[in-house]
Amino acid sequence: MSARLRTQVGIVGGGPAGMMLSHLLQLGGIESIVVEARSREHVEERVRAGVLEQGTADLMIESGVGERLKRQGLVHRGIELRFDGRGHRIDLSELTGGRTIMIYGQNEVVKDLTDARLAAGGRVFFECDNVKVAGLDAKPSIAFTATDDSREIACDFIAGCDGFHGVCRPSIPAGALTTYERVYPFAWLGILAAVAPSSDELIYTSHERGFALHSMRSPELTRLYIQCAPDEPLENWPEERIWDELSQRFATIDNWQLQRGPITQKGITPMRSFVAEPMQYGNLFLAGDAAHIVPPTGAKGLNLAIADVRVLARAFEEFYQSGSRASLAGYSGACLRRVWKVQRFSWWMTLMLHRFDGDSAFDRRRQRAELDYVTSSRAAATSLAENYVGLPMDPV
Ligand code: RFL
Ligand code: PHB
Repeated sequence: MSARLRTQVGIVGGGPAGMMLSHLLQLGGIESIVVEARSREHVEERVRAGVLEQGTADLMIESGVGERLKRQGLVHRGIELRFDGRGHRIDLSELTGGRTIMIYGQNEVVKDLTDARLAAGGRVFFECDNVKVAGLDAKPSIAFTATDDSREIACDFIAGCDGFHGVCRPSIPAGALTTYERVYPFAWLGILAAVAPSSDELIYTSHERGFALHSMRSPELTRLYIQCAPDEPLENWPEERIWDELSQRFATIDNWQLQRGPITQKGITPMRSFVAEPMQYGNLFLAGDAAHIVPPTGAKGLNLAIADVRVLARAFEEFYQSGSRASLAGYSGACLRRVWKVQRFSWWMTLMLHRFDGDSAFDRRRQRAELDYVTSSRAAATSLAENYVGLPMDPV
């Protein structure tokens, strides 16, 4: 016999999408239970995204989980694009009427949200095995085992916030979804190094050896990424090789120096663009990476996940206040407009900055012209800037 629980919205996945949804629902007086496969420590320590659009940071602050972010987040007003040994600053703030981005780790976002949920008495199950969703057409339920007990949650709706490899999307009957995918012929090797950042701002560099990115987490922690082969084992990248390769790719004509330090984490991430349409089936609603993946070049995945659940939380509020399903029915359509614009931007940034091995001499010249254009035309730079700081949350 399994223990039976009941809630209004059952949320599968306790990453940024799941925890933010649970938090927003609570503010709207709606009950939820979060079912997460991994341990709390794992989710809170997993180093991933680091750039919050202004709209994401504002939502954290407005919804009461922004105290630490206000103290520790680093506000950035520009980014650098570097190629041919020269840096070109894109003044995000000046080009977008004063908008900014915030550097604050995704794991810190999840930590703040989890703390807020638990402090408010929210129910979150960690380390859940054999998670299964059922009854999507009528009476949904989530079954799982946690601390060796099997449990079943009966709910009105399920939010599938369980990432790209989760169980929710594959539970939708074959034929109900259309998927769109592009896999890139390279990956990112990401490291975290215990050394002060070498620049105050992010640097995206395009080099004939491949792309590299300089980012940060704090005044003492540098986050760096390097384009590598998709199937390359991590053992091929001893510390010395990583630093040498990064130094070559970031080199400038005026001898810019990359500070080296102990590497505390490293991992390889494949790159893909993916969208599943529609983002809903019956009483199941997909949000975040469960529904779409963007290559990280535009720093958009986390922000898109937060934008989805903002729309979804409002739709649930409308349903519970008025009984109207109109906004729930329109959820996928409302999100996909933004999703596809963000897909376009992330794809464009990826194409502009990476080395594609099969490229012809023509392709390479065209890519170089794209960089030249975006760093010399105010119109082109403005287009990059408005996408990078984040498109409006509520487009007209
Ligand atoms: P997540 O974060 O993957 O969370 C899903 C959660 O679901 C759990 N789960 C399950 N739980 C229960 N049952 C199951 N069967 C389950 N299967 C999975 C997982 O353990 C997990 O806790 O998805 P979510 O919430 O949609 O959030 C999306 C973001 O995590 C993702 O888009 C970003 O990390 C992407 N991304 C970036 N996004 C940005 O906005 N800015 C960035 O700067 C940025 N940089 C990045 C990134 C992603 C990266 N990697 C590693 C993929 C840099 C990297 C390197
Ligand atoms: C990061 O800091 O992790 C980061 C920054 C910008 C990106 C991707 C990742 O485009």
